[in-house]
Amino acid sequence: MPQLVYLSLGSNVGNREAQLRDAVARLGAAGRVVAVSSFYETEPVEFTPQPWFLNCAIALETGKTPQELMTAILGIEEEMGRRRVKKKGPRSIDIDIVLFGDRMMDSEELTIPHPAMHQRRFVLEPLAEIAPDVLHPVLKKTIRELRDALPAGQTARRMPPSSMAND
Ligand code: PH2
Ligand code: MG
Ligand code: MG
Repeated sequence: MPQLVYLSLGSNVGNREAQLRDAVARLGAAGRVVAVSSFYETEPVEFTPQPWFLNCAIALETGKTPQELMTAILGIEEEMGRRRVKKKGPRSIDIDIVLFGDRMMDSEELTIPHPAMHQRRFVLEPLAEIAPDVLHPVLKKTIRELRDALPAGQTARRMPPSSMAND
C-alpha cells in the first residue's frame, strides 16, 4: 500500500535554491511528489555557527518501505555531492524523513517520526503549509498545533516564489 510520507529538505552550502529544486526532482524517482511547500530562509539551530539554511517540506506518495526510502535518499544526497564533515554542520543537501504515514519506528538507522521535528521551526513552518491537519502519531497533535506551540525564536522567513519556479 502506498504511503504518504513527509520529508524535510535543507541546504546551506552552494546554490541552496537550485539544490532544493534538484533534490525534489530526484525524489520523483522514489515516488510521486504530491506537494511542495514554499522555501524558507531559516536561522541555523542546534549548531549555530554556520550559514542560514533554505528549507522546505514535501509530501511524497511512495510504495517503498522506510528502509528503502532511506537508501534512495542517501543515494540522492551522495549523487548531489554531500560531504559528511560535521554532524548538524553545513551541507549542500539534507533530506530527512519526518513522517511516514502513521508509522512509528525506532531502529539504529532510522527513527520515525523524526525525533526532533516537533522542536524545529524550520521543519514545522513549511510542513504546516502543506499538512496542517496531519496528526503526529506519537504526540497526538496536529502539525499546526505543534507549530503554534513552539517557543518564540528560530527565525523562519517564507520566501516569495522565485522566477526559477517553472524552470
Ligand atoms: N539542520 C540541522 C541542524 N540545524 N537548522 C536549520 N535552520 N535548518 C536545517 O535544516 C538544520 C538546522 C541538522 O540536520
Ligand atoms: Mg537533518
Ligand atoms: Mg539527514
